[in-house]
Amino acid sequence: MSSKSCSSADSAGKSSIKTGAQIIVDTLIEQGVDTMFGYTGGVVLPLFDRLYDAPINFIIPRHEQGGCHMADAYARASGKVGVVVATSGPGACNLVTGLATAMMDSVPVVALTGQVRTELIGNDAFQEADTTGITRPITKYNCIVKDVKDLARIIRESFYIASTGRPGPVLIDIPVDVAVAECKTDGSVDMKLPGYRIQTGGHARQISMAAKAINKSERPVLYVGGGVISANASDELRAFAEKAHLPVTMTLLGLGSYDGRKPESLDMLGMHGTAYANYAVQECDLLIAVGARFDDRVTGKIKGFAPNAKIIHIDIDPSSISKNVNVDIPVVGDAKFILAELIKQVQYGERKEWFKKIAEWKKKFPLGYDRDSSTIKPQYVVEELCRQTNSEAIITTGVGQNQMWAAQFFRFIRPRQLISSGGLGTMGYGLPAAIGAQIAQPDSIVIDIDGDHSFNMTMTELSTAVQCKLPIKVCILNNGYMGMVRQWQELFFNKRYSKSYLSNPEYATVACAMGAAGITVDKKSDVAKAIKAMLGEKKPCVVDFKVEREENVWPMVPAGKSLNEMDGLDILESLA
Ligand SMILES: Cc1ncc(C[n+]2csc(CCOP(=O)(O)OP(=O)(O)O)c2C)c(N)n1
Ligand SMILES: [Mg+2]
Repeated sequence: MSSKSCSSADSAGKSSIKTGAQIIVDTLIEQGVDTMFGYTGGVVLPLFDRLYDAPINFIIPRHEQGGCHMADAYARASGKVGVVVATSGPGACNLVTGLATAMMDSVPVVALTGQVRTELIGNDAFQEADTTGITRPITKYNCIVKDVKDLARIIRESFYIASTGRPGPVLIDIPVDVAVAECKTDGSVDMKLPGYRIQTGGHARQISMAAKAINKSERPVLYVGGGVISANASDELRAFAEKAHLPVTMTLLGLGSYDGRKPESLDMLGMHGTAYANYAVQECDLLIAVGARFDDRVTGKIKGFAPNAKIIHIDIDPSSISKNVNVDIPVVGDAKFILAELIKQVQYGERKEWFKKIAEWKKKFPLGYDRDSSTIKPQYVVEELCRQTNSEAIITTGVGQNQMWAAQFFRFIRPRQLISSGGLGTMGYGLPAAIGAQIAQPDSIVIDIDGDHSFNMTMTELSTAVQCKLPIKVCILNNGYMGMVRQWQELFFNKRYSKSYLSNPEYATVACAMGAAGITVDKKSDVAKAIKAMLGEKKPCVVDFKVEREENVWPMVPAGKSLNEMDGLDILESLA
């Protein structure tokens, strides 16, 4: 597709004089924004004044990082662009982790930051920070607006850039003099993005080569990433997998794109993926990657990755093709379109031997844990959450073991159901993400499956959930450790648990003090009851599950090893 010069003619009307701040609000509304997250401060006061009676649901986090994660999760849960606002200096700096999180996971977020007056830029003015400089590597695009006349155009371009191609965060820095300046406008300013080109279609010859390779393959594996979900291509993916009869494995961000209850699902692959997914990748003769980027947590040792496979890579981002792993058949374009084309060209393949082999791996090495243990196993909590919500809940996570157990033991059945920081692995993401997701999907049950230390990082956002009357649920898998760090120290550092535990507060008491409900569970026999009570709670509810402290996540591909070199298989086999 050629670069777009989108006209704003639909918003064109009679010309009038507006301030920059008013133009911002009007352009946001024109872009369909009805929900925003953000925190005020000196240089954004003119904008906040215009937001006073704007028809926008405005959520104030307790920290800008939380606001950015909320906007990010709102985008992931809704498919729309998330919007966050912060003041200059400290406010903008607090967005950094949130922007980097969105960047690594290709999430469309538009961040608006205030900046000091144009004439003061570079003077070390009060609350001045070089926001565009700081955020350049963690945004898809950013810019500073120097002239009020450019404001509407830049905002339109930002929404377009954030949400098209490979999505990502965009930051617009707006000096306060630009926000108060006036300009005559009739609303009709076109985007000017001559260098921004997106290839949606996919090359016909490449598509036909891919189809031929699929039809010929005896041992194919479909490897699906988050790109399928952001391209809204889940229906096409399911139809494609069914028509060609392919086993499907997903990355953390791809979970839900394919129904995890289907027998063809191999669940997650990679470092803590299933043994049957990892073995299948290592033994396949054709790997069909869609909307995935061959990240190191997925590939393990790159040299040993899928050694017998021809690789097809379907992706909207040409720069990700053959970036980490050499690809035989690249197809650049929109997954939704390309999969629809492939459906027409692929044939059903029985592949009896291959599916038999996969069934054997599944039988021998299922995910498991000691179900007879007298202590609360974290995996049991996740399974019970899945059972009681009938696999329907939206799940957000912290980072660490809790995240991996959520991925392994909750069965995801639809896209946009798991909202987790994959690429950056941001502890503290879970709670603000639950808030953003609940605002995007008010009728869904939203559960943050969190780690104690991840929760510690942003738990102040519980106040936001209380103020917004959101019925989010937080399930802390409280092992008292930075569990994933402890697991690595156990396995690779002789059990020297250096600086990987902290004393925690009584989370139920903290929750109550903040106006939420709080439940502590220290007996296995109380787990199901507590989850039932939590699901019936209208207030935000925190459940502190005192889980087995030294439980490990299995299987595990140690860093630098190939996918088939998994630890913990003996444990899984003995539990099968
Ligand atoms: C902001 C941030 N700091 C540090 C890390 C490194 N890190 C990864 S997992 C982890 C421990 C997480 O502990 P907890 O939230 O209790 O989860 P658990 O593994 O115990 O389930 C740490 C410190 C990170 N991912 N993010
Ligand atoms: Mg922990």
